[in-house]
Amino acid sequence: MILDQQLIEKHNNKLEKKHNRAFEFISQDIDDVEELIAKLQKFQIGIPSWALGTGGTRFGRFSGPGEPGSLEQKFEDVGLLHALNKSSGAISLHIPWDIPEDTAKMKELARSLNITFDAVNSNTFQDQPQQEHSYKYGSLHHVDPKVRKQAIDHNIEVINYGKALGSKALTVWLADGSSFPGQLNFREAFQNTLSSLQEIYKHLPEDWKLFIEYKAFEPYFYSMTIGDWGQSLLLANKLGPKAYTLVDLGHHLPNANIEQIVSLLLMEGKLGGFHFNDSKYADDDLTAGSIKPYQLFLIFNELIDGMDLNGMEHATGLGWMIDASHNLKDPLVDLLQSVEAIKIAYAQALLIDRVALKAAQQANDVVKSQEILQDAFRTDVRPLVAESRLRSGAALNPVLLFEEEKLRDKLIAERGLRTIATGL
Ligand code: PSV
Ligand code: MN
Repeated sequence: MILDQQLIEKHNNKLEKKHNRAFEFISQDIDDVEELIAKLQKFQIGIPSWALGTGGTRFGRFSGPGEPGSLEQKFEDVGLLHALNKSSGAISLHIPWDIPEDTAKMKELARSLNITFDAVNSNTFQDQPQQEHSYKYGSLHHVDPKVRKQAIDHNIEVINYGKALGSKALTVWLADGSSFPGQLNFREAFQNTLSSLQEIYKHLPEDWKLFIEYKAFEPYFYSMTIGDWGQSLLLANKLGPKAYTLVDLGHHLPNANIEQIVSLLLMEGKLGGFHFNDSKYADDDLTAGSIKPYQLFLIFNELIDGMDLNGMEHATGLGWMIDASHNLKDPLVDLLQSVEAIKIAYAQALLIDRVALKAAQQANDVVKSQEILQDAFRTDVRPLVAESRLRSGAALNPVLLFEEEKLRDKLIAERGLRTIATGL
C-alpha cells in the first residue's frame, strides 16, 4: 500500500496549530534549535524484515491479520512506515527467512519506496529443509569442520546477496553454546568460532563491516560462545579493522550497565551497530523505551559523547536498528512507537549541557551531574521530534494517523485476514 501524501497533509493541518504552540514554547530554551532539528531529520533507524509480522513466544504464535505474505509486501510495510515518520528509511534482511531471489527487482522496489538496505543477517540457528548438516550443536563453533564449513558458506552466500542489493554490513548472531557443564571445551569452541569468522571475513568487501552480536543466554542456558561484549570485542580485535561489536539491548544479564559498555566500545573504536528493544527480565523484545526509557536516554548520552569525541556522524557512524518481536500490538504501530522512543531519547541526549556536565564531573559535584542529566531527560522533547517529521514531509503523529485512517484495515483488504509473515 502506498500512502497518499494528501492524508498526511490533512492530518498535519488538523494538528498543526497545537503543535506550533508547543514547538515555539520549547524552542525558546534551546540555543541552536535548527541544528538539533537537522540532526533529528537525518537520524534513521533500520527496520528488520522479521519484525513486520506478529512474533510469538515458545508457547504459541497468534498471527495478526493483513501481515505481509511476501518479501515485496515487507518492503511495502517499511515504505509505509517511512512515509509516516521519514525515520525508517532502511530494511535489514534475515536470510533465509527473506531471500531476495530477484535482487535487481528488489532494489528497484526499494528505490521506489525511498528505502535503502541495512545490514544483512545470516541464520545458522535453525536447520533448513535441504540442509546437509544440523546446527543442533552449534554452527561456527561446531566440533565438526563439515558443519563449520556449511555455516561459513551460508554467511558467504548472505554477503553475496547483500552485495547485489547494496548492503554494507553483515551481522552474525550465533546460537552457539551449551546447556550443561562439560558439554563444551570453551577454548576450542571460541577458537573454532574465530577461525570460522576469519574465513567469512576474507569474503567481506573492503567497504563493509562485520557486526558480531553477543547474547548472554538463550537458546542455551549454561554458556554462550559469544556471550558478552568481552568475547565479541576479543573476536573483533583478532579479526581486524572491519569487525565490530553489535549491542542488542536485550542481550545482557539483568541490570547490566549497558551505557558503560557502549562508552568503552566507542573508546576502542569497536562499536559497530545497535539493536534496539526493551525488556524487564531477559531478551523480551518489547517496544523500545516502553520499560526503561531512562536507560535508553543514558545510552544515548554515552553514544553522543563517544561519537562526538571520535568525530563520528550520528546518523551514519553506527548501524541503528530495531530488533523486537510484536506479540500483542500491531507490528507496524509497535515499530512506529519504537522509532519515536528512540528519537525522543536521542533528542533528550542532544539537550545535555556537556560543558557543564564535564565541569561538574571534574569538580566531583555529584548532585549537579545528576541534575544536568535529569534536566535533559525530563524535558518534553516530543514537539522537537514532531517538528523534524513535519519538515521532512511526515506525519505529526504517525500512530494517530495509522489508527484514524484504519491503515491495517486497508492492508487486510489488500492481503486478506490469514496471511503469515516469515520470521520469528
Ligand atoms: C537473537 O536473539 C537476535 O537478537 C539476533 O539479532 C537475531 O538475528 C534476531 O534476534 C532474530 O532472531
Ligand atoms: Mn538482535
